[in-house]
Amino acid sequence: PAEVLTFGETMLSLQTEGPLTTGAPARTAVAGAESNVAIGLARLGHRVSWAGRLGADEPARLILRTLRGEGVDVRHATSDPEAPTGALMRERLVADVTRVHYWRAGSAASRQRPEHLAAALAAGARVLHVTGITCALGPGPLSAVTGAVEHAREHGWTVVLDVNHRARLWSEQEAAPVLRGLRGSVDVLIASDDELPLIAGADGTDEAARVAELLAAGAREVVVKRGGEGADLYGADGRHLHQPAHRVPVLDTVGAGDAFCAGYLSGLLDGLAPADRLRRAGTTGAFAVATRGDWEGLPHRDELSLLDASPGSAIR
Ligand code: KDG
Repeated sequence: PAEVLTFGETMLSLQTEGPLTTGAPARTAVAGAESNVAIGLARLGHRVSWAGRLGADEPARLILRTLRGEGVDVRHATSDPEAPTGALMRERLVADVTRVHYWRAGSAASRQRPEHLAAALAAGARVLHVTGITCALGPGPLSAVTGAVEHAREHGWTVVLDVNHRARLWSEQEAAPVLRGLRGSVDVLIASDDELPLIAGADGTDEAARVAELLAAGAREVVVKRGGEGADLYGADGRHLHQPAHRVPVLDTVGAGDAFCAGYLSGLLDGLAPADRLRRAGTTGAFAVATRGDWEGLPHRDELSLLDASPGSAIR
């Protein structure tokens, strides 16, 4: 069986070199937070299964071919003959400002329901990874998340939720009650510092109180991402660790959170001590920001120490 089961919407990604309105050329790629995590884990040598729902179309072929090529198990991915694979566009407006457009309403992934995951869940895993993005896609995907979380808990898997708020998909007012409803079933909660208020605390509450609330609700660990400021890990055992960020040239921050999550999960699966898994997460996150693409630059296991090389060095 897989070590990690994940699912969510993976899309065709079009990345333009200028404004769409002037007919800028675009390249095609594959995007999706959960499949980014799956690729990150597979590159680190873990057995990971991605069980999302795709259309029966060319983008689906690209996605499956890419995930298979990266060593992600897609045998439990499902296909919807009546709905398209979703798409997004990253429209580059000026050097490092991009605008995101989504074409995902009515997509195959937005029609995912709990029964589509039956085989994936029956196959078993150690960790279930889900994100708030899937919860935002509609009632079917949300019930797929809650059903999978319930199954994972009943079977003693570790449940990992990455909040991953996407304001283009739902408002904070819509997201908060849904995410707060899930937190009692989550073992490891991952959020960026600005996402924490969505899932815990009232207005004006500070971070420590929000984290305490999550730990009291049943989380074993709360991991707070701070981008260039590093990350913090809070444990139900009272532990609090801070990991500064690697200093790397920033080329493209998209996918950094997913890379961080993959590194953290990898550390968890390897049984690393808390400080070491936080360090691995920082390393994989740094790879994502120092390379272009959502997942293309993620490290293989034997490359994890590359960032320790002095800047400008050539490896011969
Ligand atoms: O986390 C990176 C994602 O934003 C990207 O791959 C696309 O899943 C995606 C989304 O919903 O924006």
